[in-house]
Amino acid sequence: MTVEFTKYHGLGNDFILIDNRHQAEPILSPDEAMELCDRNFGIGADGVIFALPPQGETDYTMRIYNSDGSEPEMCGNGIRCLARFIADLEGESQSEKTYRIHTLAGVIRPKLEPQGQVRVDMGPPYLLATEIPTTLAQPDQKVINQPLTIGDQTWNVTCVSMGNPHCITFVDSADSIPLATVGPQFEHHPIFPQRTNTEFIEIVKPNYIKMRVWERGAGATLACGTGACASVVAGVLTGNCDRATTVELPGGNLLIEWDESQQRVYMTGPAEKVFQGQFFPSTTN
Ligand code: ZDR
Repeated sequence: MTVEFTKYHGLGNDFILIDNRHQAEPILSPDEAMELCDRNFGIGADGVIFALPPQGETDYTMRIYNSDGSEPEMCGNGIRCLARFIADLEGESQSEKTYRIHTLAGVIRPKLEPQGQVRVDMGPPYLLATEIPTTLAQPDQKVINQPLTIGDQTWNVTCVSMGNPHCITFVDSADSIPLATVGPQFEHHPIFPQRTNTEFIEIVKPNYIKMRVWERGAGATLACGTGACASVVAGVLTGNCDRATTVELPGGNLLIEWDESQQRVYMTGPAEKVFQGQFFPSTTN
Protein backbone atom coordinates (compact mmCIF):
# COMPACT_ATOMS: atom_id res chain seq x y z
CA MET A 1 0.00 0.00 0.00
CA THR A 2 1.15 3.53 -0.69
CA VAL A 3 0.47 6.55 1.52
CA GLU A 4 0.33 10.10 0.17
CA PHE A 5 1.94 12.81 2.26
CA THR A 6 2.56 16.53 2.03
CA LYS A 7 5.42 18.26 3.76
CA TYR A 8 4.83 21.68 5.38
CA HIS A 9 6.82 23.86 7.71
CA GLY A 10 6.08 26.71 10.06
CA LEU A 11 9.28 28.75 10.43
CA GLY A 12 11.39 25.67 9.79
CA ASN A 13 9.50 23.51 12.32
CA ASP A 14 8.64 20.85 9.75
CA PHE A 15 5.89 18.26 9.56
CA ILE A 16 4.66 15.40 7.41
CA LEU A 17 0.89 15.88 6.90
CA ILE A 18 -1.33 12.87 6.30
CA ASP A 19 -4.91 12.96 4.96
CA ASN A 20 -6.55 10.70 7.54
CA ARG A 21 -10.12 12.00 7.05
CA HIS A 22 -11.48 8.54 6.29
CA GLN A 23 -10.83 6.99 9.70
CA ALA A 24 -10.75 8.08 13.33
CA GLU A 25 -7.40 6.47 14.21
CA PRO A 26 -4.07 7.53 12.65
CA ILE A 27 -3.16 5.22 9.76
CA LEU A 28 0.45 5.07 11.00
CA SER A 29 1.85 3.77 14.28
CA PRO A 30 4.18 5.90 16.44
CA ASP A 31 7.08 3.68 15.31
CA GLU A 32 6.29 4.28 11.64
CA ALA A 33 6.02 8.01 12.30
CA MET A 34 9.42 7.94 14.00
CA GLU A 35 10.97 6.22 10.97
CA LEU A 36 9.45 8.78 8.57
CA CYS A 37 10.83 11.66 10.65
CA ASP A 38 14.40 10.34 10.36
CA ARG A 39 16.35 12.84 8.25
CA ASN A 40 18.67 10.21 6.79
CA PHE A 41 16.56 7.08 6.55
CA GLY A 42 13.12 8.70 6.12
CA ILE A 43 11.44 11.84 4.75
CA GLY A 44 12.73 13.97 7.62
CA ALA A 45 10.53 16.06 9.94
CA ASP A 46 10.02 17.22 13.52
CA GLY A 47 6.69 15.37 13.63
CA VAL A 48 3.86 13.64 11.74
CA ILE A 49 0.40 15.26 11.79
CA PHE A 50 -2.87 13.53 10.91
CA ALA A 51 -6.03 15.32 9.69
CA LEU A 52 -8.78 13.12 11.18
CA PRO A 53 -12.61 13.30 11.14
CA PRO A 54 -14.21 15.87 13.49
CA GLN A 55 -15.30 15.19 17.06
CA GLY A 56 -18.12 17.18 18.71
CA GLU A 57 -18.68 20.68 17.32
CA THR A 58 -15.51 20.82 15.25
CA ASP A 59 -14.42 20.60 11.60
CA TYR A 60 -11.46 18.21 12.00
CA THR A 61 -9.37 16.45 14.60
CA MET A 62 -5.58 16.84 14.76
CA ARG A 63 -3.25 14.20 16.18
CA ILE A 64 0.52 14.51 16.12
CA TYR A 65 3.50 12.29 16.86
CA ASN A 66 6.85 13.84 17.75
CA SER A 67 9.95 12.61 15.93
CA ASP A 68 10.62 10.22 18.85
CA GLY A 69 7.14 8.66 18.46
CA SER A 70 5.67 10.29 21.60
CA GLU A 71 2.31 12.05 21.29
CA PRO A 72 2.01 15.69 22.42
CA GLU A 73 -1.34 17.27 23.24
CA MET A 74 -0.84 20.22 20.88
CA CYS A 75 1.53 21.81 18.42
CA GLY A 76 1.31 25.50 17.56
CA ASN A 77 3.40 25.51 14.38
CA GLY A 78 1.80 22.21 13.42
CA ILE A 79 -1.76 23.51 13.65
CA ARG A 80 -0.92 26.38 11.28
CA CYS A 81 0.42 23.76 8.85
CA LEU A 82 -2.70 21.63 9.38
CA ALA A 83 -4.95 24.63 8.58
CA ARG A 84 -3.13 25.20 5.27
CA PHE A 85 -3.20 21.45 4.51
CA ILE A 86 -6.95 21.08 4.98
CA ALA A 87 -7.60 24.32 3.08
CA ASP A 88 -5.56 22.84 0.20
CA LEU A 89 -7.53 19.57 0.41
CA GLU A 90 -10.83 21.49 0.39
CA GLY A 91 -9.77 23.88 -2.42
CA GLU A 92 -10.12 26.77 0.06
CA SER A 93 -6.52 27.95 0.11
CA GLN A 94 -7.40 31.48 -1.03
CA SER A 95 -10.17 31.94 1.56
CA GLU A 96 -9.98 33.48 5.03
CA LYS A 97 -11.72 30.56 6.68
CA THR A 98 -11.57 29.77 10.38
CA TYR A 99 -11.41 26.09 11.32
CA ARG A 100 -12.36 24.51 14.64
CA ILE A 101 -9.89 21.74 15.36
CA HIS A 102 -10.30 19.12 18.06
CA THR A 103 -6.96 18.41 19.78
CA LEU A 104 -5.91 16.67 22.97
CA ALA A 105 -5.58 20.22 24.38
CA GLY A 106 -9.20 21.18 23.55
CA VAL A 107 -10.68 23.03 20.56
CA ILE A 108 -8.14 25.28 18.79
CA ARG A 109 -9.18 27.76 16.09
CA PRO A 110 -6.77 28.62 13.25
CA LYS A 111 -7.83 31.35 10.79
CA LEU A 112 -6.32 31.61 7.30
CA GLU A 113 -4.97 35.08 6.58
CA PRO A 114 -3.46 36.70 3.47
CA GLN A 115 0.17 36.04 2.42
CA GLY A 116 0.27 32.54 3.86
CA GLN A 117 -0.19 33.69 7.45
CA VAL A 118 -2.39 31.83 9.92
CA ARG A 119 -3.72 33.42 13.13
CA VAL A 120 -4.55 30.86 15.77
CA ASP A 121 -6.76 31.21 18.83
CA MET A 122 -4.67 28.96 21.07
CA GLY A 123 -7.09 29.08 24.02
CA PRO A 124 -6.07 29.97 27.58
CA PRO A 125 -2.73 29.23 29.22
CA TYR A 126 -2.79 26.92 32.27
CA LEU A 127 -0.62 28.00 35.16
CA LEU A 128 -1.16 25.75 38.18
CA ALA A 129 1.58 23.24 39.00
CA THR A 130 -0.85 20.34 38.66
CA GLU A 131 -1.87 21.57 35.19
CA ILE A 132 1.70 21.82 33.82
CA PRO A 133 2.35 19.18 35.35
CA THR A 134 5.26 19.82 37.70
CA THR A 135 6.06 19.06 41.32
CA LEU A 136 8.13 22.26 41.64
CA ALA A 137 5.26 23.85 43.65
CA GLN A 138 2.14 22.73 45.49
CA PRO A 139 -0.49 21.44 43.00
CA ASP A 140 -2.67 24.59 43.26
CA GLN A 141 0.25 27.06 43.11
CA LYS A 142 1.78 28.80 40.10
CA VAL A 143 5.47 28.44 39.28
CA ILE A 144 6.73 31.96 38.57
CA ASN A 145 10.46 32.70 38.71
CA GLN A 146 11.22 29.76 40.99
CA PRO A 147 14.75 28.45 41.42
CA LEU A 148 15.49 25.08 39.84
CA THR A 149 18.92 23.50 40.19
CA ILE A 150 20.16 21.42 37.29
CA GLY A 151 23.67 20.01 37.60
CA ASP A 152 25.69 22.77 39.23
CA GLN A 153 23.57 25.64 37.90
CA THR A 154 20.44 27.25 39.33
CA TRP A 155 17.91 28.70 36.88
CA ASN A 156 14.85 30.81 37.70
CA VAL A 157 11.99 29.14 35.88
CA THR A 158 8.35 29.91 35.08
CA CYS A 159 6.07 27.06 34.02
CA VAL A 160 3.15 27.43 31.60
CA SER A 161 0.98 24.85 29.87
CA MET A 162 -0.53 25.63 26.47
CA GLY A 163 -2.06 22.17 26.63
CA ASN A 164 1.52 20.88 26.57
CA PRO A 165 4.14 21.59 29.23
CA HIS A 166 6.69 24.42 28.98
CA CYS A 167 9.45 25.55 31.32
CA ILE A 168 10.70 29.07 30.56
CA THR A 169 13.87 30.70 31.77
CA PHE A 170 15.08 34.25 31.05
CA VAL A 171 18.75 34.51 30.12
CA ASP A 172 21.21 37.26 29.12
CA SER A 173 22.06 35.65 25.79
CA ALA A 174 19.87 33.01 24.13
CA ASP A 175 22.63 32.18 21.64
CA SER A 176 25.13 31.18 24.28
CA ILE A 177 22.96 28.45 25.88
CA PRO A 178 24.48 24.97 25.33
CA LEU A 179 21.09 23.61 24.26
CA ALA A 180 22.12 20.03 23.53
CA THR A 181 23.57 19.69 27.04
CA VAL A 182 21.05 21.52 29.22
CA GLY A 183 17.92 20.84 27.11
CA PRO A 184 17.75 17.12 27.90
CA GLN A 185 18.43 17.80 31.60
CA PHE A 186 15.31 19.98 31.76
CA GLU A 187 13.29 17.62 29.56
CA HIS A 188 13.93 14.59 31.76
CA HIS A 189 14.10 16.26 35.19
CA PRO A 190 11.94 14.29 37.65
CA ILE A 191 9.97 17.41 38.66
CA PHE A 192 8.30 17.16 35.21
CA PRO A 193 6.38 13.87 35.26
CA GLN A 194 5.29 14.28 31.59
CA ARG A 195 8.73 15.66 30.62
CA THR A 196 8.81 19.25 29.38
CA ASN A 197 9.57 21.59 26.49
CA THR A 198 12.14 24.21 27.55
CA GLU A 199 12.52 27.79 26.29
CA PHE A 200 15.51 30.07 26.88
CA ILE A 201 14.43 33.69 26.43
CA GLU A 202 16.44 36.83 25.93
CA ILE A 203 14.48 40.06 26.38
CA VAL A 204 15.53 42.44 23.61
CA LYS A 205 12.69 44.90 24.34
CA PRO A 206 9.41 44.38 26.23
CA ASN A 207 7.64 43.73 22.92
CA TYR A 208 10.46 41.75 21.23
CA ILE A 209 12.13 38.65 22.62
CA LYS A 210 14.56 36.08 21.29
CA MET A 211 13.89 32.41 21.99
CA ARG A 212 15.77 29.13 21.70
CA VAL A 213 13.92 25.93 22.38
CA TRP A 214 14.59 22.36 23.36
CA GLU A 215 11.44 20.42 22.52
CA ARG A 216 10.18 17.41 24.38
CA GLY A 217 10.48 14.45 22.06
CA ALA A 218 12.07 16.43 19.21
CA GLY A 219 15.16 18.20 20.61
CA ALA A 220 16.43 21.53 19.26
CA THR A 221 14.02 22.82 16.60
CA LEU A 222 13.96 26.02 14.56
CA ALA A 223 10.64 27.15 16.05
CA CYS A 224 7.96 26.21 18.55
CA GLY A 225 4.53 27.81 18.46
CA THR A 226 3.21 26.67 21.83
CA GLY A 227 6.63 27.54 23.27
CA ALA A 228 6.45 31.10 21.90
CA CYS A 229 2.95 31.50 23.42
CA ALA A 230 4.08 30.07 26.78
CA SER A 231 7.14 32.35 26.78
CA VAL A 232 5.13 35.54 26.26
CA VAL A 233 2.72 34.46 29.03
CA ALA A 234 5.75 33.86 31.28
CA GLY A 235 7.17 37.23 30.20
CA VAL A 236 3.94 39.02 31.18
CA LEU A 237 3.73 37.15 34.51
CA THR A 238 7.32 38.13 35.39
CA GLY A 239 6.97 41.75 34.21
CA ASN A 240 9.38 41.23 31.29
CA CYS A 241 7.03 41.39 28.29
CA ASP A 242 4.13 43.32 26.84
CA ARG A 243 0.91 41.42 26.12
CA ALA A 244 1.63 41.74 22.39
CA THR A 245 5.18 40.61 21.74
CA THR A 246 7.15 39.46 18.71
CA VAL A 247 9.12 36.28 19.32
CA GLU A 248 12.26 35.80 17.23
CA LEU A 249 13.07 32.12 16.70
CA PRO A 250 15.93 30.63 14.69
CA GLY A 251 13.40 29.99 11.85
CA GLY A 252 11.71 33.44 11.90
CA ASN A 253 9.23 35.53 13.89
CA LEU A 254 5.86 34.88 15.49
CA LEU A 255 3.50 37.52 16.87
CA ILE A 256 1.98 36.44 20.18
CA GLU A 257 -0.88 38.28 21.90
CA TRP A 258 -2.26 37.42 25.33
CA ASP A 259 -5.71 38.99 25.46
CA GLU A 260 -6.34 40.20 29.00
CA SER A 261 -10.14 40.27 28.92
CA GLN A 262 -10.66 36.87 27.33
CA GLN A 263 -7.55 35.26 28.83
CA ARG A 264 -6.80 33.72 25.46
CA VAL A 265 -3.53 33.58 23.57
CA TYR A 266 -3.32 34.34 19.82
CA MET A 267 -0.41 33.31 17.63
CA THR A 268 0.17 34.65 14.11
CA GLY A 269 2.77 33.24 11.75
CA PRO A 270 3.35 31.53 8.42
CA ALA A 271 2.81 27.95 7.25
CA GLU A 272 4.21 26.82 3.94
CA LYS A 273 3.85 23.78 1.71
CA VAL A 274 7.23 22.39 0.63
CA PHE A 275 6.62 19.20 -1.36
CA GLN A 276 4.43 16.14 -1.63
CA GLY A 277 5.04 12.48 -2.36
CA GLN A 278 4.26 8.88 -1.52
CA PHE A 279 5.83 6.32 0.74
CA PHE A 280 5.40 2.62 1.30
CA PRO A 281 5.04 1.68 4.96
CA SER A 282 6.10 -1.83 5.91
CA THR A 283 2.95 -2.30 8.04
CA THR A 284 -0.20 -0.26 8.46
CA ASN A 285 -2.78 -0.51 11.20
C1 ZDR B 1 6.60 22.89 20.20
C2 ZDR B 1 5.75 22.53 19.04
N1 ZDR B 1 6.58 22.21 17.90
C3 ZDR B 1 4.87 23.71 18.68
O1 ZDR B 1 5.08 24.35 17.63
O2 ZDR B 1 4.01 24.05 19.48
C4 ZDR B 1 4.89 21.40 19.49
C5 ZDR B 1 5.46 20.01 19.36
C6 ZDR B 1 5.13 19.20 20.56
C7 ZDR B 1 6.19 19.27 21.59
N2 ZDR B 1 7.41 18.66 21.12
C8 ZDR B 1 5.66 18.50 22.82
O3 ZDR B 1 4.89 19.12 23.58
O4 ZDR B 1 5.99 17.33 23.04
